[in-house]
Amino acid sequence: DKLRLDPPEFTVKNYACQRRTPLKHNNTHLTHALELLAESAAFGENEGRSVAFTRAASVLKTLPRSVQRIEELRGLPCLGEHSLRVIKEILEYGASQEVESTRQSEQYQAMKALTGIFGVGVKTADRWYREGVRRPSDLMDSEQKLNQAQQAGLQHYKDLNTCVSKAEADAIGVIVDQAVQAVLPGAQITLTGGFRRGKESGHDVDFLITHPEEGKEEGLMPKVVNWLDTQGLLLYQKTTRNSYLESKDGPARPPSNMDRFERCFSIFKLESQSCSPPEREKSHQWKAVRVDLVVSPFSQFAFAVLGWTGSKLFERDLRRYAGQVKNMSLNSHSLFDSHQRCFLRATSEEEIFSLLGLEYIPACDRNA
Ligand code: DGT
Ligand code: MG
Repeated sequence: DKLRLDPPEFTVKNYACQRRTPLKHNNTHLTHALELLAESAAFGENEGRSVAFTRAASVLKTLPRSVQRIEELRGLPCLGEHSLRVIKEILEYGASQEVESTRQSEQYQAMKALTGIFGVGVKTADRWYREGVRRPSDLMDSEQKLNQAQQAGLQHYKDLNTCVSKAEADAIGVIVDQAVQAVLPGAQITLTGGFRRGKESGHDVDFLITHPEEGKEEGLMPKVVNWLDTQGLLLYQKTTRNSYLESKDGPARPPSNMDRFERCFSIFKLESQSCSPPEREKSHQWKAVRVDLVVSPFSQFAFAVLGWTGSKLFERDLRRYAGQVKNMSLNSHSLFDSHQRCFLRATSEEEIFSLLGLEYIPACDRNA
């Protein structure tokens, strides 16, 4: 009972966008376990459960030191009964039975391997699993119909499941900039996603493209893609017009210029960077790398950068905070104030945080 009277060891704000989450933290043994349970829940299409475990892990990432005893977590938000039980078990016994049995399970391993194929989501992987598919190689000589993305995903499976390094991301940045300048001088590219948050490796490379003169960016994506393709730099690409109008979390009435947002999911053929000649001979001389390109009108650029920098949980909480606390609606295009019934303009991320009444969190501290 004396314990209960002590002040809490740590204080952590409720929403991920209200706190700093650096890349490196002190509780990886706990967060990896909780994130595995989150992943497994996602494989079971239980999003609520998956987000709950992700949130619990995220809270532990913000703590200034490693947790030793479960009592230290008293008063922290987002730590449900289940997460606490798992954490307690790991603190006491070094591992959690539930986590270890999940990790070893045939279903988890198969779902992990199958969703690791570019173009394969949880629904498809689950259907294949129920039909007896366990590994990507099972698909090679099966009757399963694969779309073009999945065929490319299977073909480049090994490369696409090898982390992209920052050096590789930068090399791709040089190429994308070349392409963009060739078709529209003065256009600007920005590295977003995990690399903008300071990650040293990632599963893909994300770029945002814009031009300071509003309207110049129109029709840019097909030209960029065509330039890259002509140079033989693309192994796969699919350009989609902005799906914003159909998206479920957009505001009621987006401005009419929204449908200009375009996105290209691609696989780059990246010539090997630093391999010495003997090393090159052992394997092929290029690597398949997933690259996402997004074109944004200049007026929406700040929202687009904020929306594409992540992390996914940080984005989710930004939108949730905007809605629940400020009665506003935020997405990668705009901020709508439901009370004033108007869109709020912003030309920088700092301004958007300020409009939301939030302390500015730099990209390197958005690793929630
Ligand atoms: P990674 O690539 O696994 O190392 O980690 P991230 O954080 O780069 O994750 P990624 O590439 O899946 O996505 C980058 C960010 O872009 C993510 O935090 C949220 C945002 N994002 C991803 N897909 C979409 C989308 O379809 N629409 C919007 N608005 N944002 C997206
Ligand atoms: Mg990424």
